[in-house]
Amino acid sequence: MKTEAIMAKLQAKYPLEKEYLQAVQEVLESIEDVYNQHPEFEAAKIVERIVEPDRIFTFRVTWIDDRGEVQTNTGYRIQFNSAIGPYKGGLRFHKAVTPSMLKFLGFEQTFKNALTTLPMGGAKGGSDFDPVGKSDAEIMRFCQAFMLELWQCIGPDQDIPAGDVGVGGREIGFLYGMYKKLAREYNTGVLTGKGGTWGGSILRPEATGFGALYFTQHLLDKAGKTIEGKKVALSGFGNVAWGAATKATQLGAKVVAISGPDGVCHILDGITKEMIDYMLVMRASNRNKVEDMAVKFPGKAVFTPGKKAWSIPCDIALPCAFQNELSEDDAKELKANGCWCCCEVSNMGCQPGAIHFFQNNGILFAPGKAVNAGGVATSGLEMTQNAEHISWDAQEVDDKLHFIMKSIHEQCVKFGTQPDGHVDYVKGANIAGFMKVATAMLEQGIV
Ligand code: 2IT
Repeated sequence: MKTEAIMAKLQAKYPLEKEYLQAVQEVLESIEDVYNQHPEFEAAKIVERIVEPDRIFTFRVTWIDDRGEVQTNTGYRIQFNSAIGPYKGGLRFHKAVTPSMLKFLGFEQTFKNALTTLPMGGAKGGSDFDPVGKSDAEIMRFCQAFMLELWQCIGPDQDIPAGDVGVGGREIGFLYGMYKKLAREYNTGVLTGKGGTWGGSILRPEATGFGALYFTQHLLDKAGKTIEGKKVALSGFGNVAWGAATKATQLGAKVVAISGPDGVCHILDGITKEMIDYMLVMRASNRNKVEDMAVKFPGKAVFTPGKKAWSIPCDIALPCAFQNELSEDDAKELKANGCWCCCEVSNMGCQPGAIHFFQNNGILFAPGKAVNAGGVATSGLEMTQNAEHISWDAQEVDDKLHFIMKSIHEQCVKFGTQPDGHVDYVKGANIAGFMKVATAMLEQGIV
């Protein structure tokens, strides 16, 4: 297998799918050497098969806004790979959603889910619906209209969606309510991220951020460092940033920045419990403005419009917002300001130039599919609880999440340790995930 030849074919076939091509390129570069040591993979054309989704559903979603006007959006579900289990992955509601974005996310999800140790295939879905400025009633009507189409594609043993950007507990509630009416199926297992009284796992809302910090602890430990007292800059203020801010603070770090599309808040003395709670209010408001934090906490949070979190001096950078949010120039600015570690929490949060800059300049770096896998892993734990009709307490879920993040870190070390002894976490995560999915595909024949 030659990465260049496969990429040339994909580029010719999908010339406009930038994010998808970027995600595939990163994985193929990482696995090329290992792949070529396995002629049986080549014979079964595993790479050519693994880069293509199993199937893509595209549907029209029509709903009525608060002014009585008819609105039309496009909905998607991409079932990417089912080699190791039923399709599993989030739904993204964001105005910039395209098939390319969801294909990149579904592709990444396949390897991420393989790392979790749980039997889950990869999927992603969503819509170009823009939640910004929408009322709760509009969100509900959109979710209901979306589910009118989606329900036939999913099921507890088939495809289990969850949240992603723009889809949290509120949206999962509306989606779940409509699914039940349509499917007449009262099994709680069809969606994860549900409310605590109707099948949701305790700690699922926190799990992506908590897991990211547990992974960061293992990475720092391996490098002979600790997190106590370190300054952490994180981007975004949604569910993932909220969980990361909570756990970083609990572990004794000082969160000095959060950000939004409008700019950055420098949090002078480190984020407090009240500020972390306020992040939830900001998310629920659908305003999508981080400036609201500075308005609520004057003198403690200082807002600068148009700037990113990466302009605030820190030890550890945690991108928690959106793909490609951290550029090579941002990486250089971080280093110039003293940053020495970046754990990517968003999916593909760092541009390729930023990753190469980190790796070539001695900055510890780990990719999203390893760092953020605690979210989907806890979704997997929610599925187990649903299937058993029981619920575990916080200690049990947290212990399992700890175990999973430790295992993911070990897999990265196993497959990513280089001849000079340092760990290439990008290679480690990609090779570990790929080997598991590729082996399963091989054993299941040409399908
Ligand atoms: O990117 C992700 O892993 C998620 N949005 C969570 C997916 C899930 O099924 O919990």
